Amino acid sequence: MTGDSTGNFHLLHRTCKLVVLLCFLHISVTLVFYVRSLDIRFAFTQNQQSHRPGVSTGSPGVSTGGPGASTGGPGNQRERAPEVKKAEEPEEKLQKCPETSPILVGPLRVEFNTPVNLEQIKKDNPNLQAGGRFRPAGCEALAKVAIIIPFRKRDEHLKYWLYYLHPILQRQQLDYGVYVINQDGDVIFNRAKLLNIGYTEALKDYDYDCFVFSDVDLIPMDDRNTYKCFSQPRHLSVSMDKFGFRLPYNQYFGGVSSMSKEQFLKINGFPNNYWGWGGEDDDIFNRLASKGMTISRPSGEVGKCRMIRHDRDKKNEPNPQRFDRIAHTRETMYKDGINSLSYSVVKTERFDLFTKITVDVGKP
Ligand SMILES: [Mn+2]
Repeated sequence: MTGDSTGNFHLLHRTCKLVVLLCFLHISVTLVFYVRSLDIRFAFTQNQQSHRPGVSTGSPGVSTGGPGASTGGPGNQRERAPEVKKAEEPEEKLQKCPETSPILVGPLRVEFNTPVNLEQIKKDNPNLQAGGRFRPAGCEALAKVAIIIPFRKRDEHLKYWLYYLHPILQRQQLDYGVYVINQDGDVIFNRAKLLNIGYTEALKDYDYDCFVFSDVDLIPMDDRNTYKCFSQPRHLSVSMDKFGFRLPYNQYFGGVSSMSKEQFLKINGFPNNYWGWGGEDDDIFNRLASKGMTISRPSGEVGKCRMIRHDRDKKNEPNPQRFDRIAHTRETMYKDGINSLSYSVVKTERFDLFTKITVDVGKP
């Protein structure tokens, strides 16, 4: 009897000891984790205060609200907290931005019914530098991109372009500049020559390694369609609403395209003698093809874009010589291109949202 109860007591005693030990262990582990979480939180707040990448705070509320909406428009970014002192810290070398920007939002709503104004666009994009320049604050951009827009009397279209593209390009974490190449006078329009001029002038500004050539009236409907260069020349406007969101033909290279400096020089740039509408994009395709290059494209879904509806411009009538010219690209491309380009700059203007270079392109 007594032996039994003593045995029981011992068992109870040991169990209690074990329980107390377990409790102690549990409390210690909890404590350790608690202290560590405090540490991490502290480090995190410190980190946030020291580098605040301007772009990564961009709110992804893009697909709501058209140009008129004051909130949720593409340009909106979360209000910036007052700048915290960061001067004393040594500048550390920025890491390369990730291959795919983590702040993209995907499909966008694009419409042209509500008017937009430059002042508002400027307010919506506080991180732009004069002349429509930008580079991401938190990382080193993968590409230095000059965006070249051939232009004449399309100010309304340009406003929409700036309104939609600046927020997109910033989310794509590109180091970019916007160059509007304005053909002076009323002589017939020469798109390809303006593109050559844009290439040349942009390089005087900065060491760009990639060039995006964009019509002023084309807006991408998905920010995953990155305006950068690829291992092959890139056609970016692959499914335009104008063509029922389809490629009009396989060799089509019009609208928006991109080329690295190397690719551009390999084909001697673009032709200078296509006056009027049409053909120059096919000539460019022929140049690429003759150099054994192929066209890289985003998927039809990512490559969706809208064109602002408009009547045909005056002084940009279809070029009747275009078919004959296209047929001879392979013979003409070495003497007609960036190596034979001549023009004069009439005026260079650095606006907040873009650099406008007015040029005299001569006449046919
Ligand atoms: Mn158009």
